[in-house]
Amino acid sequence: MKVVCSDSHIKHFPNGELSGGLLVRPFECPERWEFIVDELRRREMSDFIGPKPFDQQSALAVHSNDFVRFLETAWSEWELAGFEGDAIPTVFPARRMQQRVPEHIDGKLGYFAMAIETAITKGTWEAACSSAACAQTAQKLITAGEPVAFSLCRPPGHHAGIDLYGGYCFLNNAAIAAQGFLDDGAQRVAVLDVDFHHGNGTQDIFYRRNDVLFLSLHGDPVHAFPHFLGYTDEKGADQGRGYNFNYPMAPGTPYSQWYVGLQEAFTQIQQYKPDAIVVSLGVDTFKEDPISFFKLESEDFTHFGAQIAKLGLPTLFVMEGGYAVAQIGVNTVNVLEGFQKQK
Ligand code: SP5
Ligand code: ZN
Repeated sequence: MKVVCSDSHIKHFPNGELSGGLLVRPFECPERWEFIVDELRRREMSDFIGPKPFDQQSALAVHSNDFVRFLETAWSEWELAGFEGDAIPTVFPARRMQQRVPEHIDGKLGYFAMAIETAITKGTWEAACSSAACAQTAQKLITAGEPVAFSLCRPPGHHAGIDLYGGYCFLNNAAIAAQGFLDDGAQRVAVLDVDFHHGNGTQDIFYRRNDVLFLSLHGDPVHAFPHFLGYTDEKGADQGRGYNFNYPMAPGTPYSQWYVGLQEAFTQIQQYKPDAIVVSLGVDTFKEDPISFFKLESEDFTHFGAQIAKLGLPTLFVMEGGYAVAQIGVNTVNVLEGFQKQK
């Protein structure tokens, strides 16, 4: 399987993540990428390709210009303000506070953030661009006739909305790829998000559109990050009404139960008849994930990959989350191998 990835991911690695009131080593760490690459090599699935240069113009079809400019300049503005640590917001436009973009970087960070565990560092923009470039390059491979590809994105993307970053995400790699398919001639694209967390950013981006069907299986936001989006009654708006599907699930959900949601999502996908599918692939549904509460076993990921293959669609896997670092390689490559063997 063609795997698009870039060493530049290493440029993003904040000193800390605020978790449970402590500044801990970020769960979203460079070893995640390394363990996946190692496992791909070990199983001889290592058809690695580097990304083509990031096409920023096409990313602007899913993100606002203000937001992309903010991401690009945030670190230099932070440094210019004389701050020494990683850039983390401290103040937010909460209810009834005027929604204008302030000039000071402290105000801008809060304006564009949806969560504060995600720090911006000197190399964050470069890493985010290379991550999105991987998704773009993989999409082009599929448009050119490749039946499947894996974009090993780091940092991940599915929490990044039209003009929001957070949840370890800056640019929405999966949304950028979905948009790429459309720009290159596809009529309809499905984005199936199986990361443990709701793909609030992808939902945000396509909520009013019917050319992208969005479906997300995730921990019930009543109990799980991102808490403020991902409920079943979010069905899309305007032209996009009926093209957004959320499947929130309870703490302790095993594969047998998760699979019921997957089947429902498949029914919608088959009805929609997309020209391609983008799978936002997080493996934080694993039973040993340190920040999540589903109970999937390593073998379940193989079975899941085979089910995706049965849809018979051009398939782009885009890496999202997964924080049981020692098993992230096995779980991720299980999905890809399950897909491959079913073909
Ligand atoms: C891409 C992705 O998977 N992003 C996830 C971002 C989650 N960020 C905050 C999660 C807070 C979880 N708190 C539980 C801590 C248990 N020790
Ligand atoms: Zn996640």
